[in-house]
Amino acid sequence: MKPKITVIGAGNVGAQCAYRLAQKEIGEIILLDVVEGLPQGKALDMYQAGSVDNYNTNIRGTNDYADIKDSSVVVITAGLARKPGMSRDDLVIKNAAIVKDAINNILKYSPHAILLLVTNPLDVMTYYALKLSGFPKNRVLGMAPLLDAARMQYFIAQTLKVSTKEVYAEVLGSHGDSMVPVPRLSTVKSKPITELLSSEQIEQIVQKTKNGGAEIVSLLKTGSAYYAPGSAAAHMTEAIIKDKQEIIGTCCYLEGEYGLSDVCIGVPAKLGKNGIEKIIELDLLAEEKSDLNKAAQFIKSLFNLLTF
Ligand code: TXD
Repeated sequence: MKPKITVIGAGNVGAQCAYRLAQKEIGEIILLDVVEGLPQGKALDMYQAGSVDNYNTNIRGTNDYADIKDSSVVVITAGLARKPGMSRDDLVIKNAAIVKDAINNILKYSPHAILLLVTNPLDVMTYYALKLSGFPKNRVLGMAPLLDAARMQYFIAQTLKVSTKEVYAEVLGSHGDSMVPVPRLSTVKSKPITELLSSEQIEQIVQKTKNGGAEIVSLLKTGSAYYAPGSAAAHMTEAIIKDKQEIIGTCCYLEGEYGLSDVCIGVPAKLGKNGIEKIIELDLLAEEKSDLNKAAQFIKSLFNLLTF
């Protein structure tokens, strides 16, 4: 029997994630949203696209949590994006309520699932989902560092005029202002970019990476990025479903790794059938460590807004 994969939230990111998953033919897909007709309509459209694109994936839209029963992976994309005038605290409180509702239903219908969080603020929501669910730490993870690294790869490739395929970018920390791009560990054909670019060029790449989401928001005006975010969530889901043991930048719960505890933050991790199979500890320089520590402190400063 094919595994069942649920995507909660049929908005921009959820739909792109479900569409990429459908193309990968790795399981049956349930797309769930509170808006009546929205997940059903999008699922039907995606199912029909299979005839053109040559994939055959059973994909169903629903408003009923009973349909997520026995999912192997649940991707949570439901939630608001920050709108002009909305404070960060406001976003935490509103999205926490949405995530709480999702977790209560997951506990009821899919208590053995692996949870992949996408909802912002990502690191805080991953922590909240972990604590609310009571799931082991390997089964609750967040998508963002993969997206942030993809953006950095793009900026490096543009600057050096090489294919993005030749570029590896290392991004740690929080998804947001306290992101920690690490140029020293970012390479083009194994050569660190610190040997290929000036410090001004590198600083520009770092700033553009940190600003990557905001740049797209300011262009779109109504909403935030979704092609790369949805694809990144689908890629991580595939690594889990196919037990790929692939090392991917992931928001993980730390218990001493990198000198940090009781926080979910972006670090490289090996993903496989158990979710997070292993957290990879990189040797960081003092300044990089200090930046990661600052990111952790910032994430923790938002925990007092969460209610359990
Ligand atoms: O890197 C990352 N982690 C991110 C995170 C990259 C991009 C977007 N990121 C965040 O994902 C963004 O800040 C939001 O918090 C979420 C979803 O973004 P998206 O762009 O998909 O937002 P939409 O298009 O508004 O879709 C949200 C959907 C919408 O259809 C709502 O009806 C639905 O969520 N929604 C719910 N579904 C189920 N259950 C509940 N309670 C619910 N509430 C809203």
